Formats: sequence, structure tokens, C-alpha cells
Amino acid sequence: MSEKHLQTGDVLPPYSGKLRLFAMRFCPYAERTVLVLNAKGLQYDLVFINLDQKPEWIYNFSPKGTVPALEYEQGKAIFDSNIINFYLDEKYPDGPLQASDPLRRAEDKMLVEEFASAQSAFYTAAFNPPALNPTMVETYHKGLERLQKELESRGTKFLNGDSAGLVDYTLWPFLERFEALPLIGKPEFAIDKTKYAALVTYIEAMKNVPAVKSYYLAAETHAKFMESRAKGDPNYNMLDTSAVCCMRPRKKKE
Ligand SMILES: N[C@@H](CCC(=O)N[C@@H](CS)C(=O)NCC(=O)O)C(=O)O
Repeated sequence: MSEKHLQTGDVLPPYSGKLRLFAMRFCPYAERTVLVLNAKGLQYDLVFINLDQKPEWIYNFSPKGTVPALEYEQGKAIFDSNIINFYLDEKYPDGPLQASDPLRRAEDKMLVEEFASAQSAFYTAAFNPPALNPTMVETYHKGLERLQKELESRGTKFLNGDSAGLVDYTLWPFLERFEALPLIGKPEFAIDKTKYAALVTYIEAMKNVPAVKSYYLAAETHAKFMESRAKGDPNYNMLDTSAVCCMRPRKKKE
């Protein structure tokens, strides 16, 4: 899988017949869908795009040019992480990722909804630092506290139960990125081990879930991307090893 992000003028790679996900390597919403595709064991191609210089063809798959978008059949696509993930879980019912109890499914959706405020606080802290204010820090911690309380009351390893499910894969990409905030000079956003013991145990368990592990990026990597984006020049291709050219040491002249 290439980590290069295609941009304006780049051609659309040929369709292979597999599901194809249009994403951006550092996008938490796209990560939600990658995790679900991984958890379902589905075969898929991943196409990363530069969101500042979007390739023209992205609009054939996603009307606003946002990611994720899933091409489920050649030339036919759906967009939005939640829409795609519910579709995938219903279309491929083996290994269901949602609770069988309708009430629990509703509770999972409400939890995701409630967590959105913490996500917004994170976005502002990461990418719009001057707007940081105490209310935002408070909102962020309220979100973490809410999540911890839910983990404690459910008493299971994951929110979904003994194994991770859709609710976990939906929230996880943000938790993965939250750990980068103290590294970019935002200590107020640290997830303190004493205060958040249950949450920290959960975070560590999520890092070991195979669907997560294979796409996981360390806090340091997220921090680097955040800094580049906050400066107005997101380094989309920072993980693209094909861009590192084959510099061989020159032979010394005799
Ligand atoms: N609600 C959407 C949000 C997707 C979203 O905001 N994606 C961002 C990247 S993380 C994007 O495509 N931004 C480009 C743009 O808005 O033009 C979802 O859940 O998929």
C-alpha cells in the first residue's frame, strides 16, 4: 500500500474489483472505516488523497470531496464514515460489529454523539491553537470522563463487550490522536493515568486489537502531522517511503 497522497492532475488508479476506500492517512474519520474493513477481514484497496489539492475525480465518489468515501462497485460510491460503516456491517453480516440488543445499539450511538464535543475540542486544540480556552479543555475532559464512566458501568474490556465493535472503532481514531496533544505543547489535554485508570487500560487494550494495530500511528507521528497542518502546510506524504530517493554515497575520486 502506497502512503502517497494523490493530488490534482494525478490519474485515478485502475479499479481492481475490490472495495476501494478513498482516505487521507491522518484522517480520523477515514480511520474509522479502515478499522471496520480490517475487523471484517474484507479485501480492499486504499487510495490516499491530498485534501488541499484534491484530484478532480474524488468528486465522482464524494460530492463534497471529503474522505472517507467507499467505492463499493466500479464508479459507485457512498461517503461519510458512519454511513459507510453501518453499510459494511449490514452488507457483510459475518462477524457483526454492532450489539444484538437494539437498546444497546441506541446507547452506543448516543455515546458517539456525546463524544463529538470532545472531538471538536481536540480539533481546535490541535489545529487552531489561538482559539484555545478553558471551556474547551473542560469539554474535552468531560468527554473523557463520560467515556470512562461508561467503560466502568459496562464492566467489559471493550465498549462492545469482550471484543471490539463498531462503537469502539468509531471512537478509537480520536483517542489515538488525543495522546499527541501533550507532545505539541498542550499538557492540559494529557490523559492522566491516575484520574483515567480505566480509560488508559482501555486505550492500551485497543492498541492491541489486530484491526487497530495494523493501521496505528504513534503519538509522535500524529504530533508531527498536526504541527505541519497547524502551520498551514499539512505534510500528507510524510510516511511515503517512495518519496525518499535512493541517495547512494558518491564514490570518492581516487
Ligand atoms: N462526517 C464526515 C467527516 C469527514 C471529514 O471531515 N473528513 C475530512 C478529513 S479528516 C475531509 O475530508 N476534509 C476535506 C474537506 O472538508 O474538504 C465523516 O464522518 O466521514
